[in-house]
Order: sequence, then structure tokens, then C-alpha cells
Amino acid sequence: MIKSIWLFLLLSTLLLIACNSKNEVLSELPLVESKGLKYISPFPFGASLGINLLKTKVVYRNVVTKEFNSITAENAMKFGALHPSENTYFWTEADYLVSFAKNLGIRVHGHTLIWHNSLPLWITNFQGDAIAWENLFKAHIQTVVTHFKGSVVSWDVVNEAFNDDGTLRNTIWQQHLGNDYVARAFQYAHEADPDALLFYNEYGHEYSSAKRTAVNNMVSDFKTRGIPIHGLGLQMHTNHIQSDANLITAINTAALTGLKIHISELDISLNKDNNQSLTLTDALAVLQAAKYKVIVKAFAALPATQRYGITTWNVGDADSWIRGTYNRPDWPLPFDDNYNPKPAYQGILDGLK
Ligand code: 9MR
Repeated sequence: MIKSIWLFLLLSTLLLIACNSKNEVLSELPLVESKGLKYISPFPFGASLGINLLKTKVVYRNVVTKEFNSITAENAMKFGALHPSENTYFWTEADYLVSFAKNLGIRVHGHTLIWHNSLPLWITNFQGDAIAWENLFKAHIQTVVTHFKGSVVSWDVVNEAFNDDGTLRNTIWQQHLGNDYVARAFQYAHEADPDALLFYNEYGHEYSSAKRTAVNNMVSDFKTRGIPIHGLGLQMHTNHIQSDANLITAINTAALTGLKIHISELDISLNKDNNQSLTLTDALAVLQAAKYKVIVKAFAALPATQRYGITTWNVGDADSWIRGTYNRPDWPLPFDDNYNPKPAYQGILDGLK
């Protein structure tokens, strides 16, 4: 009996010590206080937004208002969302985002005119000859750009046209319009709004040198041919294991083009291996903060005229596409599920110093 009381006391003491040391570690991570990234950053800092969240969640709207001076629609300006059937355009949601930005006096970056994903059925089922395809391609680009002229100052004109090995991706657009469709998309967008800044948006610069080369070669080719292109979007859906060297090389290689650089969809996954039982530890949060710092610091070191801005892909961890798409626990963004700034936010501040 006495033996088991001793055992109980011993175990409780050990448990108490374990809990206390956990608290000590947690309290080592200071709460981040900031007046808002948009006031601290020398270049625009933003996020992509969900319209529903913006409409219905006060805390979301408040954090966006406090922090950002550039916003992108996460989905509301995609082909399927804006142009659900051949003769119907649906502007309501995207217009909501634009008027939200106007009220705050902040920038809207458009995403995305041409992509092989998120297409409406009328496109995937479309039967028509090369001319019919060209007409609908041009009409979509020009109708959308014209609608937002003066409000959306820049566009991801084409998204993800290359494979990781640097070859042109076989997409519905490439099949029906030929290999030069990317250039024509830029020309059509430019005709519709000569003042809009036109970006080519892509992922994988941090792990594929073949893709980096393909993108930079395309830019050189466009320059030679006088095709209007003003910027490169580096999505940067990356993870805490990615090497600093690769992240820095991605940014600096893109900058060699002389174009404006937009880190356009930044998030840093902590669970790329899909571990279903992973939990967010202080140690992981600190590693993530360090990666945010590396990326922001490398970006901040670019010439001011090339720094178009940094955009995270949504705001809080609960809003991230990663949980839904990969069906796993993950915490990729600078704000937690309750929109409190994480150590990652401090990493951004440190990168801006
Ligand atoms: O985050 C977006 C998700 O909500 C959509 O379901 C998905 C398909 O439209 O697109 C996601 O955003 C993608 C972006 O548009 C392009 N680069 C990759 C992003 C993550 O998949």
C-alpha cells in the first residue's frame, strides 16, 4: 500500500515537472505585437482572400484590414468562377473584393486569367475549331480585364504553363491553341488594359532549376519579340524542410529577368509527409518562422523597383487550401486558426529588419 502511494506521488511529481517545462518552452515564444505588416514593410504585403470569409467573419476582416495593402482573390477571379457558362459572367463575388479594397485604398492583384484548372464544364466540353477556341480565349481574357480595368492593377495572365522538367505543360489551352498561346494571352490582356501589369505565375522555382530556366527563357523570348510582360509570380508553396539556398536561388534567379517579382502564394507547410497524427510544437513553429524570415529577407534584398510584393495564400491556418487538399493537419500560414500571429509572423518581421 505504502509502496503504491509512493509510486503515485513520484508519478504526479514527474507529471508536474513535465507540464511546467512545457509551459516554460511556450512562454519563451513571445506574443507578437505589431501595428500591421502594411505599415512596416517597404513593399506591399498581402494575402489571398476568400469572399465568404470576408463577408461573414469579423475577425478575418479585421486582421486583413489591419495587416495588408494588397489582396488577391483566392478563387473568385478564376475562369470557372467568373465565366460559368459561355454567355454568362458572374461578377458579384469578385466585385465585392474589389470594393472592399477600394474602401481601404489598397491594391488588388488579379488571379488568374488562363489556367488549366478550375475551368467550367462548358470549356472542358467545348467542341470547336481552332478559330472558335481562339475567339473564346481572347474574349474571356479581354472581357475580364476590361471589367476590372482601373481596379485590378495587375494580373496573373497565365498560371502554371510549365511542367517541373521545363517542358510546356500539355493542357486544354496548349492542345487547342498551340504552344504560343501563353504569348497571345499576354498580348490580348495588354490590348484590353495597357496600364495593367502582366505577370506569369508559376510554382516550383525553389526545387526545379529546369523550371526556373524555362521561365527565364520564356521571358527572354517575350522581350525579343516585344510581347508585353512585366512580372513573375513565384507561388512559393513550400515547406520547412526546403533549403535556404534553394529558396534564395528561386528569388534571385527570377530577379535576373529584371521584371517585377511577386511572391504570390506564400505558405510554408510543416507536414509535407502527411503525418496524420502530427501536432504543432514550438520547435516546428520556430523552424517555420526561420523559413519565413529567409524568404522575406531574400525578397527584401531585391532592388526596390522589382519588389512587387509578398502575398500569403489566405490568412489563418484554418483557411489554408493545404488541409483540405491533402487531408492532413498542417499550419502553413503566419496566423493561427484564431487569427493570432504565430512565430511565423515574427519571422516575417525579422526578415524585414
Ligand atoms: O487555394 C485554392 C483552392 O481553394 C482551390 O480549390 C484550388 C482550385 O481552384 O486553387 C487553390 O489555389 C491555387 C492557385 O489558384 C494556383 N496555385 C496553386 C494554389 C493551391 O492549389
